[in-house]
Amino acid sequence: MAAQKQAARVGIVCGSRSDFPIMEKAVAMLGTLEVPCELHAISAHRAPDLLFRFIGGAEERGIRVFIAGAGGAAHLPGVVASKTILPVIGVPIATQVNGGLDSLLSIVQMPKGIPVATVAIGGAENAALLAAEILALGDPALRDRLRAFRDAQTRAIEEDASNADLRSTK
Ligand code: RP5
Repeated sequence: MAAQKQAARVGIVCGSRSDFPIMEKAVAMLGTLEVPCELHAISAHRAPDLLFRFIGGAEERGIRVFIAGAGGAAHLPGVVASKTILPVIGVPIATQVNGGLDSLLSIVQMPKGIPVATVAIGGAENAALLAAEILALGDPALRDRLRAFRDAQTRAIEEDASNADLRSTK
């Protein structure tokens, strides 16, 4: 019997395919944590109707958190948040303007009433980790995988050759 594809729990959307190299880091991190996700390039200003269809059907498809990446005016995360009460995490994409400060300010400065949690410029991995932490509130197995990820991350630093002389110190 063919393995059944698991329903996506995180909906990842970005304004352009040119954002994929960054947003695919979120896909990879969620893969490591065994959290199914879907990735779409849907511009909020070039294809708003398609974006609204994507958001409108998301909850029914199993999506519980959105990650939205955008560069420049970067209105996409705010627009997504305006159409859902699922949590939205914004990823500012670097541009030619001061390395993406325009994207960061556009996303982080959401006016009150519609929140977007914002990570660092290009911070797609942290967006994925935050999405997983939100899902882990109701998923003990995912909580264990997150804890294991943290432990492995710490161990890799402790075992790094540059820290060899610190191993026997208290
Ligand atoms: C935004 O404009 C996208 O999120 C992207 O970061 C930026 C540039 O888009 P393209 O001109 O590469 O399509 O909408």
